[in-house]
Amino acid sequence: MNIRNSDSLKETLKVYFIMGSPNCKENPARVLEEAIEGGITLFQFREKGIEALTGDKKVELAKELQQICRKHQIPFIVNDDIDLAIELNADGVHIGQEDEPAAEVRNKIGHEKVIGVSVHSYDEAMNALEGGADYFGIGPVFPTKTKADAKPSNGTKLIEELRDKGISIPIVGIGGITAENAGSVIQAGADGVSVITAISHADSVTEAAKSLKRRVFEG
Ligand code: 3NM
Repeated sequence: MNIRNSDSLKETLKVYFIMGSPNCKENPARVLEEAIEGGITLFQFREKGIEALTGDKKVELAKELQQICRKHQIPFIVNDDIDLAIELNADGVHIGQEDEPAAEVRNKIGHEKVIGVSVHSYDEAMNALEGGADYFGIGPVFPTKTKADAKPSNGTKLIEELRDKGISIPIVGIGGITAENAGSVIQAGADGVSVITAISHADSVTEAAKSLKRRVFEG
């Protein structure tokens, strides 16, 4: 199955878990296993923030988490680090506005890999679309403490605007999303939700993933 196909990607993006070691209270491999047990549909390796691993240690952790994803047939996407994504033959990359333009990333990673782009305005969205983005990450929908340089939260306004304008590309909301507020993000027109702490910091990672999934499917 082609992972980039828009309809199948919309399914794959539904319960999109992002993390790296700084986001975990316990062993990241264990957190990922538990999240998969709870029903996440996609994983993004994002090794950023205080005490983030670098160099060989980062690569080692990425490989370990990728193996877990492979075992369970969960697509594995790398945040920002295009070289790492290529080295690992990851299923795709997620880039921000500070990173290389999507078109350049496409040239590097080829046509079989997913490219997700964070967008904050209609113009950024159009540029990303022209550059060959497969999906948009839009946020922060709600206030978040997880990303130090996150912009002020903007609710679901841009998601609604893009849908009103007939843009049908897969979209995920991000930032401060929990099981309690996930339904409003789906109702605004997103296909899925991306979360870090709602899953990674939960007392029960498995239960948190399960209840998030339930809300996303209820809409
Ligand atoms: N990107 P949590 S907000 C990684 O707005 C990230 O683009 C954001 O973490 C953006 O689910 C964010 O814990 C942090 O709020 C999401």
